[in-house]
Amino acid sequence: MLDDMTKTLVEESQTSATGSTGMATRTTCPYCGVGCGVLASFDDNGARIVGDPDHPANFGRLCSKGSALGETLELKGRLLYPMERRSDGALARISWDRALERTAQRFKQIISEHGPDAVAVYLSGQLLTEDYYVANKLMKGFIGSANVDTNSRLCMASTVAGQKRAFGADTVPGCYEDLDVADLVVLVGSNAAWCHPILFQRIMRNKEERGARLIVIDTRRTATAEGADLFLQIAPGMDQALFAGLLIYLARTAAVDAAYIDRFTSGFDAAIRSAKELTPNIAATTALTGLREADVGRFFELFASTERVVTAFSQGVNQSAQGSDKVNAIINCHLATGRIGKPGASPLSLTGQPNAMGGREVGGLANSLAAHMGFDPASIDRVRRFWSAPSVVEHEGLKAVAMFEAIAQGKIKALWVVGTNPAASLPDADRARAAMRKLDFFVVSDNTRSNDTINSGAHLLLPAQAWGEKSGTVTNSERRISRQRAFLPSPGEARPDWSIFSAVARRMGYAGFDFRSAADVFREHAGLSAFENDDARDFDIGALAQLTDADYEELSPTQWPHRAGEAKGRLRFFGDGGFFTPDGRARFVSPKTPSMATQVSKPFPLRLNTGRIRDQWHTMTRTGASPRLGRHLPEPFVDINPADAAEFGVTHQGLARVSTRWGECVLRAHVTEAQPRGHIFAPIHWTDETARQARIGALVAPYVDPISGQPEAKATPAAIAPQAYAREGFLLARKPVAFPRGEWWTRVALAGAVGYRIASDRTDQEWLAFLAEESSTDDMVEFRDEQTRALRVARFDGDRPELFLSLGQTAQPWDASLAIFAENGLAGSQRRALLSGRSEATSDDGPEVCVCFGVGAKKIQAAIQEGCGTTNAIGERLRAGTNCGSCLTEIRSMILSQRRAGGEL
Ligand SMILES: Nc1nc2c(c(=O)[nH]1)N[C@H]1C(S)=C(S)[C@@H](COP(=O)(O)OP(=O)(O)OC[C@H]3O[C@@H](n4cnc5c(=O)[nH]c(N)nc54)[C@H](O)[C@@H]3O)O[C@H]1N2
Ligand SMILES: Nc1nc2c(c(=O)[nH]1)N[C@H]1C(S)=C(S)[C@@H](COP(=O)(O)OP(=O)(O)OC[C@H]3O[C@@H](n4cnc5c(=O)[nH]c(N)nc54)[C@H](O)[C@@H]3O)O[C@H]1N2
Ligand code: SF4
Ligand SMILES: [Mo]
Repeated sequence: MLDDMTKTLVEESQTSATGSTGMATRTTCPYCGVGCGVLASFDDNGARIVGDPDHPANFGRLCSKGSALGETLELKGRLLYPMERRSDGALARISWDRALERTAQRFKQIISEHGPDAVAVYLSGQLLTEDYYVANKLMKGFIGSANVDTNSRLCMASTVAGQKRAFGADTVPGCYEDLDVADLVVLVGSNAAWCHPILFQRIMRNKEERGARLIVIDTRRTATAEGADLFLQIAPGMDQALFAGLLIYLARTAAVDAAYIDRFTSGFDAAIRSAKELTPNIAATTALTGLREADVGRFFELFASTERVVTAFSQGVNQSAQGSDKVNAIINCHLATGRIGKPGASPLSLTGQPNAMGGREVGGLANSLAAHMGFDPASIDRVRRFWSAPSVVEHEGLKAVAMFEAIAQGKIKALWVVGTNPAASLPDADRARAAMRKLDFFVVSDNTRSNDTINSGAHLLLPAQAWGEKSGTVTNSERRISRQRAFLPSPGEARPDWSIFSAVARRMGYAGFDFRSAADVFREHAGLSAFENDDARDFDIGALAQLTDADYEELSPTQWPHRAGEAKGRLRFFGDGGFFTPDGRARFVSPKTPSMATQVSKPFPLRLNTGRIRDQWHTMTRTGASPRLGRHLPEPFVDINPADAAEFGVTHQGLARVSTRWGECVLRAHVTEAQPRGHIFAPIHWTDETARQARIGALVAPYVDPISGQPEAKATPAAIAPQAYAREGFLLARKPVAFPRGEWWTRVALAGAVGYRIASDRTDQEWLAFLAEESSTDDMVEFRDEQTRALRVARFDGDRPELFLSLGQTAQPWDASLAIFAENGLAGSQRRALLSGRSEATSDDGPEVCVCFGVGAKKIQAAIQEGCGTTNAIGERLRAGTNCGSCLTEIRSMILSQRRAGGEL
């Protein structure tokens, strides 16, 4: 049974969602930290997602992931009811009442037996600020433990540490507009073209329209580097040496702003002294960074001579054992030139997740208390009074990697994971996984019924509302708070995360969790930010503390700080000092001598770099459902330099086994000059849900930056070797199949089917037996060829293909098979089409225009002649152009040229 409060709430969110049908709901993209505004509405084809022209992050534009959001909304695979693991290991549906009671009781019991630090909550930068606020209040104010950390530890922690050291607070000084008006943009450890695409577009527009220059500093040549005026392919872990060298150069060439240094900063001389030890001159910088002297010189010169320079940085900086030092080395150069918080001149951290910033604001990290306050006695007392909290924790908690280590050691006995997939995303993920299996009580709040974390022995699953259903706020990379609004009905019994935390808190007997709406939570959060603030703390949104429910509903994007009495938020910080250190001065922080957490060795001679691809989001729980997004890079892969490939016997498009001290994966090798010698790169997106042996987190060393606790995810010593299988091919199925051990497979999202790319040592007989087991009928056709070792089998359910396997040297073209598989009425001779890879309908059909549905030019031309005069009409008749849309321009021009030929135009 739902308690009353939640009932109202679920009803409320349902009416508000259905109420929006027909007109567009203004909301925010749930993916990256750019935080683009979107308009969501419905038409006959389902949800329609377009960019919000009025949102200041994107002005109407969306990247491929944002545009494909409509394809990720289906309820297949969704967790819709609370579920409990039975003694036989299966999950069974239970009531909310039982789920909440069990969570509250088990937490209380473990706390009473082992103390508050025996429980932990692991959160996510993909939660809304309201969710985060309630979780943090429950843990740090009432349970009395700071063992609440977040996946932002793996993401932004080094930036937080660096900014706190330099500014006295976790303040982002600049804003997006700076990227439009800078004359030089330096991107460090950022593949913005793929990871912050809309910001990258803004930079490129600035380049085109204003002639701004772009310098990219990365260990490999990325899509971002392709757009740069100067690309510096730096040795891993050496960014702080490069920026220490730059600091020396700036001082030497009198490019520093002595007045700014003098008035607003401290520690400059010490920073120069230590930078001199590290990189006394360009030659020393060159030696450490592995760069060409001329390139270093050009970078230094451009930086020194350009007043308006933005240095934007991301995970190549943060995810390092020296991440905090890298951040400070960058900030040092901006402080020294006074280029901070001025139009077009600032350091700018590009946050990863949509609400990594919001999480930092509420105190979602184990080393901050709440509302950008730390664990000093005054803050502890202030928060205690504001919350009327009985047991405000007085010390920092365990940071993510240490938290999972404490779980492994049995010190933490209960864990609540919310909105993140640590079994895949933590370093040394196999160890994290084994640790979770040992928990006395393990609860997961998620949208999905199955992920690697849930499948690591979770005892209880709590269904959370997903994007489109939930409502609240997020903060993007430029401190801009935007609303996420529901536009879909809340499915099953899913609830907002904040209400789940509140309900558990109430059942644990705590007062102060009677929130009736997200707006209620937000007002309290805003109130705390302003409480006894008096401009002493950067994070202050006091102006929003009194919003009515209607104001909150209408809230338009606003930047913090937005103090009470001010008409709007603030664009920039620190242009004229005003730092949050005790003396109000910024600190120069001297970077230590760079040293990697790990060394390459004979058994592990390469460095494994990990990161992202354009069209997938993290562990693919959402983007993995989109056929369109699956087409860009459908398989887990490893990039390797041709010379390394030759040395280790790896071939382009062959499979390769990548191993480290911690684990191993089997990945498709992409041999490419973009990858420097000595380094390989693999994406982070595949998990045990979507592939066998491609969960890259299992390979990553668990070493962290000593200050931020952020793991060095981009430089694990690794080995690579070819991995041979007897044959490769693919399987198309109507529903997911369970492969036996030993098979390499990876799942590809398809419309109306599930696709698997496979590599296999199994014999024809074994495959036939497997397919028979997976099939519901005996109706099949089969083709075998000893010479090419080809095996093709199609099994039918009536006239509908149910399974289709193609293995061997002449495996069919995937797209053509897919088009035939997608047809429902395959009778008689057409059945053989699957085996030959050519349906009668598509044979001799001219060049393939629509690759999604295998529709050729001749067929489209025939349809136009028969009267299909629009791309929609073609789509209705042939399906061409109705999937990814890449061929629409071509179809349109075919229509136009026929109309021209017919004298119509
Ligand atoms: N498509 C897509 N976009 C995303 C995400 C996604 O999953 N998919 N996730 C979002 C999230 S949460 C985040 S955190 C961001 C991350 O955004 P980015 O940080 O841009 O992405 P990454 O691919 O993790 O890493 C960036 C680059 O750092 C480089 N690098 C590695 N080591 C070093 C080094 O020592 N020095 C330097 N200078 N560079 C180095 C890598 O080669 C890589 O190209 O992306 C966000 N946007
Ligand atoms: N090797 C390596 N490891 C990395 C990185 C790397 O570059 N290299 N990057 C790190 C970084 S920067 C990040 S941000 C992490 C990301 O890693 P994760 O956070 O582990 O990845 P996601 O796939 O985003 O997991 C989100 C989960 O939350 C669920 N979810 C989504 N929305 C909601 C919601 O509103 N409520 C609830 N309760 N659940 C929800 C989804 O279904 C999914 O299961 O990975 C980190 N790990
Ligand atoms: S740039 Fe980021 S926020 Fe904008 S549409 Fe793409 S993924 Fe969404
Ligand atoms: Mo991230």
